[in-house]
Amino acid sequence: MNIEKYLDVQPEIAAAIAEGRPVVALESTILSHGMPYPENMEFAHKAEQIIRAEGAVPATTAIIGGKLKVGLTPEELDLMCNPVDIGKVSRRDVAVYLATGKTGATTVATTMLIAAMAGIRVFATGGIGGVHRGGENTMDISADLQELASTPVAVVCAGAKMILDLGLTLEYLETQGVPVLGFRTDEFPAFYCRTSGFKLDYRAESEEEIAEIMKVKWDLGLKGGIVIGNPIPQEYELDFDWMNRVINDALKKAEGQGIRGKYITPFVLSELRDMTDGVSFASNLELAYNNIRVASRIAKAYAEKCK
Ligand code: PSU
Ligand code: MN
Repeated sequence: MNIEKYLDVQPEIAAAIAEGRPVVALESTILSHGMPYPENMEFAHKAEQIIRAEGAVPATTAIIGGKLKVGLTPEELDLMCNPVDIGKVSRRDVAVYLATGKTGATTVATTMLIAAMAGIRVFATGGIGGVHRGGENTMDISADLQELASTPVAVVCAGAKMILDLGLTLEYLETQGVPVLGFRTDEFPAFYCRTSGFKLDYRAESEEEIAEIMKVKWDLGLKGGIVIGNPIPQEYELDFDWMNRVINDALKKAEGQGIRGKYITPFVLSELRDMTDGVSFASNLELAYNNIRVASRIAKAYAEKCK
């Protein structure tokens, strides 16, 4: 393996990793394809601020100039927010993007992959990808789930995006041996909503408890990641039935326009934002900030354990 040739870790992050200090990885697809410009810029900067305020170091990932970037300069962060000619890069696309020098935004799957290469164990996002509704026929299953099966990173999320089939997503994770922990909840969160009706087997009350589970899993050499379902704060929660209706309409529109595969998620998120007059977007921001805060605390607890 010749990873160093392709991996570009910012010095501040490299030092933190080497010294065992807490680092939190962030993805760039949520910026380039999940949010409009310029709101995504404000989000990107605030996300990094939250992590620093919690005493951890932010590490936003992207593929730029033939390198896997761990940590972006302000200019690179702005580049990712202005998504002209920026691809949505999953595991299958990584080698092509590196070899051809194309600029790519990293999904949950690719961010996990790059974080693990750099030695980062904690990553915060909005919601992971999963099995799409109707996935039993279309076989549209996010590569995020397969990455969770093999790459050792703990992903803090507000569950899977509500536009998915949450039941099938949980079944898939079970088959792949991925632990799903509810952070102070008994249910898998449904992105915009605190509850989904899908009960989880494990509930953790503290960041320390989660860090202990991470340590045991990886001490044992069990491959793969961990999903931490962190519900959206109550004050930003949206009505489940209302959102479900709006999502169904957005999915129908996507189908009508022949939108498929990796274009579905960005299309539907943007439709939802319009259909709810920005309400869904405001919730999306808040659940992501909440995940970033909790991820920072988990990273701190994990760093403490590994001393
Ligand atoms: N969470 C969000 N917004 C997003 C995503 C997650 O709040 O845009 C992105 C992540 O990058 C995730 C991707 O990996 O959506 C899933 O896409 P797909 O369903 O095509 O696998
Ligand atoms: Mn997909």
